[in-house]
Amino acid sequence: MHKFVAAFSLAAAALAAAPAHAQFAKGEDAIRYRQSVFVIMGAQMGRINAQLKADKPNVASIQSAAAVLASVAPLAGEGFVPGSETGGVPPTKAKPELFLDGPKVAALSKKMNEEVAKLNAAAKGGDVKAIQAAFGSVGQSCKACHDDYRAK
Ligand code: ASC
Repeated sequence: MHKFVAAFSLAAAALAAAPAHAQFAKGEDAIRYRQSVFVIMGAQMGRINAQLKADKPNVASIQSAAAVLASVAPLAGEGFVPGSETGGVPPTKAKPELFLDGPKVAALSKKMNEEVAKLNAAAKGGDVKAIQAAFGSVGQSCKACHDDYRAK
């Protein structure tokens, strides 16, 4: 029993000490990961946008898209790890500065996730005007990062 506890504690300590990017064997794996997250996010934004432009927005569809967005958005940042500055298929559009401006990028990421959470809450509330406003704020938070850190 003591042996088991000791082994478990060691394993837990090793896990805690492992760097965040240990989940990626190669830089290009991290690039594919974050690109995948952005593809999903873009598709959900597109779904919501289509409904907001419709004569009678389908609120259930918006709710579904907002929930997916809220569940995947927190994953995007995980892919920006050391060793993933260049490469990828398609090639990463992340500018080199993204990997140097830690606190600024973290603030943009935090803001985006906050706006996505607000959009999800607004979607659950079902008020289309409120959803529209929150959707605009999410778009702004996407754009803020793209403006500074995504190559054309
Ligand atoms: C989207 C999407 C983006 C952002 C950006 C906001 O729906 O796919 O990349 O919003 O266009 O300006």
